[in-house]
Amino acid sequence: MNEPVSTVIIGAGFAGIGAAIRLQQSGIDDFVILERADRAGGTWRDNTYPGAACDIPSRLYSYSFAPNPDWPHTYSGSADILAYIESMIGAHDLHRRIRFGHNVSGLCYDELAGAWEVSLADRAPLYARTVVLASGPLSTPGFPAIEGIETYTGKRMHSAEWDHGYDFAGKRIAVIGTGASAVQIIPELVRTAGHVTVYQRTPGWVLPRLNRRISPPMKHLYRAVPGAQSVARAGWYFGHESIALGVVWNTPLTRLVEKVAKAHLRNQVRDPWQRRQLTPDYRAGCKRLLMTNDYYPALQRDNCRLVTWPIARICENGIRTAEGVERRFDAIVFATGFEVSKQGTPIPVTGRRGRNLAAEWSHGAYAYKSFAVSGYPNLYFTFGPNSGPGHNSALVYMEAQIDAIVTAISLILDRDLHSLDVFEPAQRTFNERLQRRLRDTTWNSGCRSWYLTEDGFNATMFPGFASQYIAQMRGIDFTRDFRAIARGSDEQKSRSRDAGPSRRVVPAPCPPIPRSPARAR
Ligand code: N01
Repeated sequence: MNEPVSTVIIGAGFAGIGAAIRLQQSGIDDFVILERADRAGGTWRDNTYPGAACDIPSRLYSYSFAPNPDWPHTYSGSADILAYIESMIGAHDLHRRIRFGHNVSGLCYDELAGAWEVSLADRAPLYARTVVLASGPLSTPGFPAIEGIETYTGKRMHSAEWDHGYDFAGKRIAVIGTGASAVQIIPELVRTAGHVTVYQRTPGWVLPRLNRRISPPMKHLYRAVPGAQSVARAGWYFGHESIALGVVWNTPLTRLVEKVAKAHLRNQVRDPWQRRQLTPDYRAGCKRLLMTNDYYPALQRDNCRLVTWPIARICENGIRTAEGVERRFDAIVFATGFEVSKQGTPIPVTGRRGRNLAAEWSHGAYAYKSFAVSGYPNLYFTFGPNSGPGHNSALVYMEAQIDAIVTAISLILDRDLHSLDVFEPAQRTFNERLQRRLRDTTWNSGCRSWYLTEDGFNATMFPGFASQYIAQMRGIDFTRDFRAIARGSDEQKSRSRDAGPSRRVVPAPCPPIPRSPARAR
């Protein structure tokens, strides 16, 4: 085995870069970042569709340890967010740490060494004492299981794989999906395409959004007085926290959110029948809220049509709906979301004694406080199970995860631990309580969303305020809830004896890793 590095970070998106910065700031320098693509940025590198932007204000959709005085707008577009990620890489000299074109195809724990074997597609494996799996839940485009999809002969485009070379001018375009990506794409498409047909399966709750250009004097203020950015961020943070009361739980405030959305719909859509088609029949917050002023006006343009009949099949030249109407299109845009691992794992992960994480998660993923799983020592997750926000910035949650991960890695390295593994009872107690709390949330109130498995298990969202999530991550008791085994200790020696002549305490050596570059990062 090659000498293991202290840490391998998988993925050079927001989470991987944030973890790298915090590791470096805590004095840990011996790490590499493995990135399957040839550029950093994760979801913001991939989602370049026209109109791609973040519907959380940039002051909050950024790291508190890397404030940016130069955000051009309240809500920034994908190019500005990607530039922010790249500026962090430059400022912290992380280029030398990133290995592009390194597609991780599997992880296997070596009990004897207390290290992870990191398999790479078409390359020799790496070894690491600790691993941060920062590949992100929204990294693999998801195409719907619609009959005939493979028979379509026109142009097929997924929102996360935009073909900027395709000329939409004068073309007949279909958009499947009306989620967060679609409502940003459609207003841009109707400007250029000849005609746009939007296939809606479920309408979303749409709230207005006030986006403003940040003036040069404001930018100057943010640059000159760093505290001004913290104050602005705190304002946005607590504003979003208050929304949780109406979005996470079904309360009288949920009715208020729905009233605001219905007023927005009434103000923007003239036709009562179309208003009815666009009115959701589930509680606000159950699916992700949509924030836009441009979507409803786009749907009412002469060159746009909303179709609410279910899609029966995709044909050679277009789409046929359940009432038998077939429409022909030059291109179909799939704004149908991502393959999210709520069950199984994005890559095969083999833990202690040959444990298989995908099998253990086959009915839904779970972890201890979203960042570690018992039986898989020294391995940490960003955006792990039940770490998603419904009302606040994902980066607030990510920052709390990263701090917990850096604490765990520092413990392992500073105390020269062989392994740090969460106790299973601590994990079980945590999850029983978490799932009880999830029962009362809007996400489990009866709608289809990417937050839930087919069986309705919620492995995605955190049932509470961001402040509670931060407290949860800050309150991790590594002494009580984790088994720490020192290198050279009697316990490690007895585990190594168990290993016998083979290097690993597994029934068989690490299994061959199936090659699935599309899903692996
Ligand atoms: O994907 P989605 P997305 N037939 O899964 C429809 C983040 N994001 O890419 O609602 C017909 O939300 C599906 O219909 P239904 C954000 O976290 C953030 O838009 O399931 N339709 C739905 O309308 C978001 O949650 C920003 O009935 C089918 C759509 O496809 C996540 O990314 C911006 C179908 C999928 O919506 C994913 O958003 C954009 C079928 N067979 C995205 N299958 C920010 O601003 C699926 N659909 C931060």
